[in-house]
Amino acid sequence: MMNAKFPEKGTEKDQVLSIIDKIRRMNLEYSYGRVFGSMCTKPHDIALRVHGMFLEANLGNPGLCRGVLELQNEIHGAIGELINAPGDYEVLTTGGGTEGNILALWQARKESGRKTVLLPTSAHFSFLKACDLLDMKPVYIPMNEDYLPDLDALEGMIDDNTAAVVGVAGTTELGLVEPIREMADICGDIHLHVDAAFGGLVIPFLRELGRDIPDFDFVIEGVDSVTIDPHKMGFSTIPLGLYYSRRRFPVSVESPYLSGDRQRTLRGTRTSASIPAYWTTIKLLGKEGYRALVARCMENTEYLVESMVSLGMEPIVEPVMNIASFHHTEAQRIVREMEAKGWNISRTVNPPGLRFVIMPHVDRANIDHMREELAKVI
Ligand code: 0PR
Repeated sequence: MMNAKFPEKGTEKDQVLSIIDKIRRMNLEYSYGRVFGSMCTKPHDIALRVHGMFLEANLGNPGLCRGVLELQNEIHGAIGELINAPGDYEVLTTGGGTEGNILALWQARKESGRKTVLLPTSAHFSFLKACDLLDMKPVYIPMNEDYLPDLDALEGMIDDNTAAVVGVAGTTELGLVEPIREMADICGDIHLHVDAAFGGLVIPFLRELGRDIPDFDFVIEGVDSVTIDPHKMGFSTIPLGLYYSRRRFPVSVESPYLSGDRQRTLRGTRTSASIPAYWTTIKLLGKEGYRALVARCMENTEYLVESMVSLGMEPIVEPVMNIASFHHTEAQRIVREMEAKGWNISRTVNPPGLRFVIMPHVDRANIDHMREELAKVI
């Protein structure tokens, strides 16, 4: 509240906690089964417990939490293996996809001295923040009829000012995997950054489940950097993102007051409890557990598609991952009306439609219930 004042005196504990309790009840929690518009989910119960045990952890001052640093290294290695990171890669822990994408453009600008960024129309809005912050110029690559970047257009757009090209593996709106290998061929020496914030922890498991999805990671030589977020489909507590780069990140500063000598991360002091929490999740589930989670999300996504088609809606594309979007010209109104009834669904802009992210907290009963409510407003 804007008119709130710093209290002069302390308030009795029970009174404060009862306010906090009311505030918490205002949340739309994942476990209610009404959240269809989020890329995050309810983490594993044990991970939540572990998170609570490390609230003091701050990797901005790593000497105070050496064990967390060790777990961070193990996570870096484990995810590096999943995305075929080369032997001497660089990896920085971030607060999520936005920070990873900022680091990518920062690296590209610093290394090339250039300022233009070629973005697919699908690119997440975090790139616009990054461009503004770094004084870079975003230029959009047109989309073809499959909602993928037009490769001929890209070829014609690269010039002496191009600092970086971005490709997305798991687009925010449609969950598509862009043709990263073909983009890499066109880019040559220009920095190709892959935003796999969402898809990076879905695609490897989908492929293990036998789905045919094109390469998107460091297995392609022309991929320079990758953003990948455990706090989306990694089932991690928030915040946890990772930025992988083929080369050492070019900016580091001395940090003489702290236990580490230098800092290369954007953030200084940072909550780091999600690191032991995510490590715990990886240990508990293994690849096998993640495959099962991804398989269930895909089955539920297919169930949702059938259910929406029976309402007369047309999928914009056949879902590649657990994101399903449907053509609709009144999406904004529907999202608002569903929100008023206590449901969170989302929408797409390119093209206009309704968007559903079928995360592990969504089951078939939730889909049936949501369909019933949606049918009243479409
Ligand atoms: N890259 C891609 C491909 C993304 O989809 C997102 C987030 C980001 C980067 C940025 O990640 P961070 O938000 O971790 O910085 N996409 C989600 C979206 O815009 C973010 C989100 C998550 C929104 C949870 C709402 C929500 O409840 O849909």
